[in-house]
Amino acid sequence: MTFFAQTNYLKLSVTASAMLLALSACGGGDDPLPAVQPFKTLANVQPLVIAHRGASGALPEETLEAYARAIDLGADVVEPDLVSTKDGVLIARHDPNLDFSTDVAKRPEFASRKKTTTVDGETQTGWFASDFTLAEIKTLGALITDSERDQSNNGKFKVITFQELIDLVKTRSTQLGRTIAVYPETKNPSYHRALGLPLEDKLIAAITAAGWNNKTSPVYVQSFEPGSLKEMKTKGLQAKLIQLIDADDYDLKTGKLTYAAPYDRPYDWTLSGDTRLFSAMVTPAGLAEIKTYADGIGPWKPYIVPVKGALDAAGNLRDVNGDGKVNYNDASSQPPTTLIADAHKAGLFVHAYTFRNEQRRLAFDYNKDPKAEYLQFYRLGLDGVFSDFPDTALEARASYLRELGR
Ligand SMILES: [Ca+2]
Repeated sequence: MTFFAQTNYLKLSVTASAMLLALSACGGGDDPLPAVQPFKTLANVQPLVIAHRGASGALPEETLEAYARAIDLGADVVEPDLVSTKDGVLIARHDPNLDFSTDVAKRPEFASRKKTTTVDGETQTGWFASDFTLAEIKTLGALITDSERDQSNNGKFKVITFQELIDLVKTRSTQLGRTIAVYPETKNPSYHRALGLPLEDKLIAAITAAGWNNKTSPVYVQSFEPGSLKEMKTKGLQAKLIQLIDADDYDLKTGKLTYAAPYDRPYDWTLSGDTRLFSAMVTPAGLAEIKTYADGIGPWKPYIVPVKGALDAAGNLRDVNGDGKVNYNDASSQPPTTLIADAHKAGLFVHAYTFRNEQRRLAFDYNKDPKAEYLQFYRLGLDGVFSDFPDTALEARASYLRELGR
């Protein structure tokens, strides 16, 4: 019996324990209680369900409505991306370019602010948050960013500040009697620093003002740029820090990740001339380096379970699902890497992104069932999932808990 199972046995009352012993002594009843299995997570607790940009599968992302929905569905954590307005306010948006997730393009009063600029070396045309005050941004309507999802709420909800999200989380935690955590990301931190609108000091101030500047507070701070995390740590941020690990794409023929700018390496590495790729972060040496400044890693899913297509005799990718197209849904999941075990060995927890329900985003062998994907990752000992559909992640977690006899 494992230590963990013993602990659970000890929690049972003496009477119940005696009954269990009696049952097992006489061969058990018709429906014996299953043995409680240990979790494989770093902290021996159930994996976290992190609502990625709120319940973003259902509602326009990063709005109060999307976060409230995620909390109502039971998510443990809500995740915002942070960018800065012209007047230095942290707002919840995935991109500095407001054209990606708001109706700014339809507002004639802002037409003159359309411009072309670079974000992390990538040329973009649009309307940028750093050219708008918070008051101006508050006049915009948020859009769902995925054309396959429900468009009926487009334009109805506002862009919110990070402070508004903190307030929501605190209010709802009190109402529900459970602690809901927040998981802010410093988005394009070098870009913001170059604009004179650095994110880090403002984020530390907000977390401190919330009374959350300690390791056990319900706050996880994430970034793709190590420099941003290191700066916040140096400046006294004590909340949990997570190094995100990206790649550009996967080559379905080889099952390998591919690296191309701006998703080849953290942009602060590009600026400083560090030529390593994100892949350097998942080696034992890379993980040990991350452990010097962070508590966990947030890798893209295929770093844990690679996917690979099937090839025909001529070496071309096959249309496995027979829909006339060759894409991700024709690929199958491959044997897992050792990343979770390696990270745990280094003392780092692992939160992987991004889990989504749409069939085209699921490997073929999950059989159109997103819960099958979650279950595979939970069984591997993943510490948390970033999900656009927290309800599905929670259903799968409930199945997983039953498997463990919990
Ligand atoms: Ca196909």
